[in-house]
Amino acid sequence: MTSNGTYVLWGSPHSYYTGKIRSYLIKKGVRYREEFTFHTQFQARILPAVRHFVVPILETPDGRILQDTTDMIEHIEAAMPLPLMIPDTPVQKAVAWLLGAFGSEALLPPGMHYRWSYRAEQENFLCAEFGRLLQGGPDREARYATARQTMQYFNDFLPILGVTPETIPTVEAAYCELLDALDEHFLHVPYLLGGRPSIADFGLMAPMFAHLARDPVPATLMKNRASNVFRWTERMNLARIGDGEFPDCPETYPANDEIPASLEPVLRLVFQDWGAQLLADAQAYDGWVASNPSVAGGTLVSLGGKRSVHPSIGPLEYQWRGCTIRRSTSPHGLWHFDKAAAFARALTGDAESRFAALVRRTGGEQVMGIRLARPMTRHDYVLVLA
Ligand SMILES: N[C@@H](CCC(=O)N[C@@H](CS)C(=O)NCC(=O)O)C(=O)O
Repeated sequence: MTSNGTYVLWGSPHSYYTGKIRSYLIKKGVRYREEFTFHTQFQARILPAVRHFVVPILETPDGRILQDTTDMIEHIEAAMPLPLMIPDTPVQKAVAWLLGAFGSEALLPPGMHYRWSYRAEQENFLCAEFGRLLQGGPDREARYATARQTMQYFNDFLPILGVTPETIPTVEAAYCELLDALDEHFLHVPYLLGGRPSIADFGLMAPMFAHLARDPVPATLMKNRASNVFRWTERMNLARIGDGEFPDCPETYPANDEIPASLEPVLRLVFQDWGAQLLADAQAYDGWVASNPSVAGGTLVSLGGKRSVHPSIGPLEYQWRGCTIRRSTSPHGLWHFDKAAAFARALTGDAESRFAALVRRTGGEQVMGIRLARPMTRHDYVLVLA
């Protein structure tokens, strides 16, 4: 399937995480072609290797099959550090990882909410998009029929993510505040960390592209309320790093390991809105670890040992913005946060002080104090105890 150094991205235009890895491949200058899952090769070779349905999957030219977009990015970065997509100065690197984790994991509730709570207003679009991935050929009705079966599965994610009639006003209000903060930021610089895209931007493209910038209802909201965020989603899918809108902005991260001032309001929302869930998830995970003390490394972090894209270890309840959130635990989000936080914990000297001051100014001290009872890792396409 792969030849001439070309990667194969098994993904789709309407897929959350495909939006993240596609923009990375484009900005990195990696040659790839995108294939959809109805292709016979997906059933014949890819699914048997990964053993649960998921997109995106990346096939490397030397025949490796990678799943999880962060694993894909780390694999390519290790082989090809340039052009730089992860800052190499300490505070910028820690912030980039943190925002990349937040983007990848924390905005599933608004992403799924704006797709499924407004299903009636965008049903044809969703049928067409799910059909595009799942069913080849020109038979529109066959595409829609196949699409509807899978759409119900994803529609049912809303309560798992804590999105209910009681919480929807808060989910929408928090998302709009984030849009406003990002919209202001993208008036100043083209990317989260200044003049160059980074894993922070790729992570944020997960929710912000396929769902929130592309589905008709949230796309209209984003375009009308935060046009600079919409423009950033376009920019993120262009190979060029610079942008005519910012002729004087060098194609680099800011000098002296600085963080753009306009990013601080965004970070404040990250700590406030993801923090409540992370603290509750960490407590639930530590309890789970404590009640399974002799479990071997390599054990699935998942109820009943089930292979799952978004595993859970039970229900979760916590307070957020005056709302009681009842949802499933998200150990994968915790894994991602902890992976990012490890860069912050490794800081020393002046970088440690500068990062600590930033965290203090943006209200993140309690969240950055999270220490998991036992580390997790990814192995064989799933999340396991280290
Ligand atoms: N952590 C994974 C998440 C992948 C993911 O959630 N993919 C979605 C589509 S964008 C999926 O296939 N979900 C299937 C499921 O949840 O069962 C990554 O970063 O690649």
